[in-house]
Amino acid sequence: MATVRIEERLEPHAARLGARRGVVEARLRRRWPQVRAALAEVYGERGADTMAAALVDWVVRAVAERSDELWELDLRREADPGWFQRSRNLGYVCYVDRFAGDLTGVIDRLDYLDELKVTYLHLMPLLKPRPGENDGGYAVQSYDEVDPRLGTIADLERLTAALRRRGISLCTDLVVNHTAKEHEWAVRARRGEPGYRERYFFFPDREMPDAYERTLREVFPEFAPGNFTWYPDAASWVWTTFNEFQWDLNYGNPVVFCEMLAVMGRLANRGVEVLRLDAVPFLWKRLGTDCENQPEAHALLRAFRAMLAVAAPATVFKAEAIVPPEQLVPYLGAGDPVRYECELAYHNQLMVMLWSSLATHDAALMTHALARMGEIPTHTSWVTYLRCHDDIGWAVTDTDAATVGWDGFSHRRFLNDFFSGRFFGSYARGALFQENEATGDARISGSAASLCGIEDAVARGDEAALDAACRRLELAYSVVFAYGGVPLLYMGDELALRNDHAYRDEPAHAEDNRWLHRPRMDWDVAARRALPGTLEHRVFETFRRLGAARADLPGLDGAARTVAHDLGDRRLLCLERRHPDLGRCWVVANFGDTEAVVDVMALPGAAGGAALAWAAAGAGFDATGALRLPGLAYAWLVGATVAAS
Ligand code: OTU
Repeated sequence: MATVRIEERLEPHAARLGARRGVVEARLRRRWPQVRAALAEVYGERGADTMAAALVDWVVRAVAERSDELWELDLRREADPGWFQRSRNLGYVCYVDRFAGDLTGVIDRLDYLDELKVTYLHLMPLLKPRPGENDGGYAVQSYDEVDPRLGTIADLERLTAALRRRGISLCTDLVVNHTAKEHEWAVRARRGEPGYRERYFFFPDREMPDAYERTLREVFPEFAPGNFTWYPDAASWVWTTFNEFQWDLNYGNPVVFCEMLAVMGRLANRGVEVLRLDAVPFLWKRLGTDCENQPEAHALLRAFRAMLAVAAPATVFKAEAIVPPEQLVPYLGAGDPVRYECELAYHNQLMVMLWSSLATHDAALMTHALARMGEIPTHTSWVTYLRCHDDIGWAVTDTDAATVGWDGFSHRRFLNDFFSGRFFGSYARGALFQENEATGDARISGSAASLCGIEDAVARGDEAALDAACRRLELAYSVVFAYGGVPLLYMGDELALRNDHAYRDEPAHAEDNRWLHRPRMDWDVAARRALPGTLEHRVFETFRRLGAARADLPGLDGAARTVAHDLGDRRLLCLERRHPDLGRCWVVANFGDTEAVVDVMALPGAAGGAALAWAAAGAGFDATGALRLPGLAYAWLVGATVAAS
């Protein structure tokens, strides 16, 4: 078929686009080949061409509705596409209601975020969820309404405007894989309305569900076993990967793609700058596979990405794909050839390895696992984190474990025992999540402070243990802040908030112990951050200083390569950061509980010398020029040549 000169399709819309037309034309000319190739992979050549007219109409509408302020932001970001990679960026993650009551309350709390120099605010799901149990908001009933408990669309727009004035980008969740069963499409599908059933997966009997189940895993084996649910009124099995009330969308239907794209455009035009795309590995189903990370799931993301780059290029995509490293890096477009997919993705592997290293006083497994991870394109970055609202799943492969002399299964079991506090002498106070009796697998819930030993030390009134626990928290976060990308501070960690057991009293939460680490902000406790001598003051200051030190070190930019080196001491993690223009930095972290001495000149790339940029208390160079790292201490170093500039 002859190639459609896509930009010519804008002709009839010239008046609507006005002065924006030339730029939109240029973007379309650049992005359409990406869109078309991606859509052709999913819907075939003819399918892709059939969608072209509707997609151009969408671009026109989205651009025409975009405010001048956001249009201007688009142009600035196109001029500086690495804006989110700067070392001054710092993310903060919280639930609107638990942090500040509602969206207007968040506006009132922005000074608090400024104290930490936050530039990126991830507000947990805020669109209208189904009533009752809603998986923390991941069961969306309407993508065009805000959860009425939190406010309105107008409040959301007021908030994004207030954030923009302070240079803070808003990130929100977009649940692309499923809707609530109460979403209008699902309700109509259930009634059997034509045009709606095809948006989900309905099966009249067990034949196909059984065939799929043979190779599927279970995400929530305890509270949502199986991947299909029977609805007698519809006489059908419906695909429900997560909970029964979350119905998987069928992206084999181009209508679903176009509708979700429209949702993205509307959120972007309301001022959302980062879309956290939930559960993206599950977007495409293929019989005989685990129905995760299928090539079509990637193609869909590329098509979404390129379309939004035409209508709202200020937006960034963040992939939520909690999958093994080999399957993860392609979400950032890594591969041959490099592609344009999501700009950000959660670095689940780093998170898991930090906990593993803390528990074992040994960074060998982390060094090995990070070193063998594929490189990511320089226009992309990780979001690095120590805790989030979810449980910790022990993504440690048997092969990686064996390389450092451990047995994978025993190590994963040890981590569960250790962090649930069952292991003798453990300082951690977490809880097991979704124990799978058949496989022996389990995951861990609990706040960073409780998993680091702060809860235990406070309860026992043990000052020395509390000091060690605080050092653990700082050590882990020092790697999160230096690794590269956008570091996320999970609400409460900056004040060492401990596990919250109150969830057991709320019927919609009682069965899900992930609520242990989703506490309500206690502003009285937060006020103690100003009182020297308190735990809150100590921890809050640690984070303020760590953030300031990071902002002062441009070489930590997300575009700098991150390379993990083995220094021959299993206690040590050494990361080298290499940027073509901003020079070299290193982070050396001692997970052991005894002092380590490092010959800095022997650090890879440090022959020209390295200076201390930031370090834990007690760490630094001695008179002989050796770097001394007490147990649980770290140092950030900067290459001498750049330090001078
Ligand atoms: C996400 O997590 C959310 O973070 C969870 O809070 C939701 O319950 C879930 O989606 C459903 O919307 O399995 O254990 O590879 O692992 O999407 C967490 C991605 C999860 C999945 C991930 C999912």
